[in-house]
Amino acid sequence: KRLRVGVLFGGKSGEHEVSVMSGRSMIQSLDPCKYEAIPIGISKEGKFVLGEAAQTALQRGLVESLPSHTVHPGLGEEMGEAWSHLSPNVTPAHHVKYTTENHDTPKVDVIIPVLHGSYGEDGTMQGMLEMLGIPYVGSGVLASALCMDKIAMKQLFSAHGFPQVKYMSVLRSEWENDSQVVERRIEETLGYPCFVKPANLGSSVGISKVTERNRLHEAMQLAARYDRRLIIEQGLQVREIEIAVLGNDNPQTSVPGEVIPAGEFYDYNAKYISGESELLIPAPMSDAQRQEVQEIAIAAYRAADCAGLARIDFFIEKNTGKVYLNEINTMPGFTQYSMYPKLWEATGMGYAELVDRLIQLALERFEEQK
Ligand code: ADP
Ligand code: MG
Ligand code: MG
Ligand code: K
Repeated sequence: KRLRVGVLFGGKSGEHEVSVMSGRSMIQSLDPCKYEAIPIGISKEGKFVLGEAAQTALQRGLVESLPSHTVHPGLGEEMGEAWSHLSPNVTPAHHVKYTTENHDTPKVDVIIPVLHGSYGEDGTMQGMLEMLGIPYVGSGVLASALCMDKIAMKQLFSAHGFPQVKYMSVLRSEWENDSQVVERRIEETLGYPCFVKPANLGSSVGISKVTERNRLHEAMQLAARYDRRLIIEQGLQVREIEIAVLGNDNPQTSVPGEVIPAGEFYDYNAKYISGESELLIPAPMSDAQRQEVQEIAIAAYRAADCAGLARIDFFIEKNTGKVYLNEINTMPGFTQYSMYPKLWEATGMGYAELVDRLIQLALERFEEQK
């Protein structure tokens, strides 16, 4: 019997389009002899889109809510209906309608939530899947939420003594109440250049590099548009090293890779638009640096209680060669061209085998939790 694999893509975050591309690559890689792929789109409004409409969304690169739908963000009636198609544990609200129309709709055996950012990578979707009792690929609620929040993540890293850049955190309300005091604090603690970021995001959305005082205000305003918690970091001259981790209790690392961003830093444009950023795999680095990165990656993965997969990103300071841990991404980009699958390819595991392995790990984790 073929395993029914639901692939969740799109979603309510600024990384919607990237997620659709990752979803498409994943679905294409699933061996039809072993798996039945069930595409499940989520529109930017948070609506679930199944069947034909999901196929169309994959082709168009965007999940759109059908005009006939009303929008119910959160656990609305329509979302409950969508899940009733997918999980044996959910009874549809309008079961009369469903017994006739969708009686033999297949349920899913496992879900791959290829969602990035808020309401996908941050533990909310993972919590819903836990409640529905559906095995899913990747980290659980705790690790997902921890690694999405840059402040909580860095506090965890310091508790473990991992090397990281100097940072401070500010609430939006503090900033709004007395921006001058906050600016002074930033200058005294960190100075320039510094990076201003919303705490809970990814894909560099809302992040600015600030090199002088009269740019700080707009950077803070921008970050404050995205989150009520902000993080400001000392800006270093760095090389950017990324490494892929795979596994549950016994995680393995890939070879490290390097990103050479097009532009001043690896911003949204350099990541997805310009097409001019380069990936160097493997990253040219000393044996000692490679070993340090691999050891910290495994230790950080364990510290956050990650599962399935994560891409762990480092900085190497250009002048000193010193290694800093930057962040853990629990659901990294997963197109054929993305760093995560490319790193495994260079380590000897192709894309389809990697997806196979992730599904196995999801099922193993689910069994262990029972
Ligand atoms: P995201 O989760 O959005 O990827 P990051 O914290 O990784 O956020 O920051 C995005 C990019 O900004 C990094 O890849 C790097 O190019 C640059 N950057 C972030 N923080 C620093 C820093 N402290 N020093 C130098 N560059 C940084
Ligand atoms: Mg990130
Ligand atoms: Mg990053
Ligand atoms: K992250």
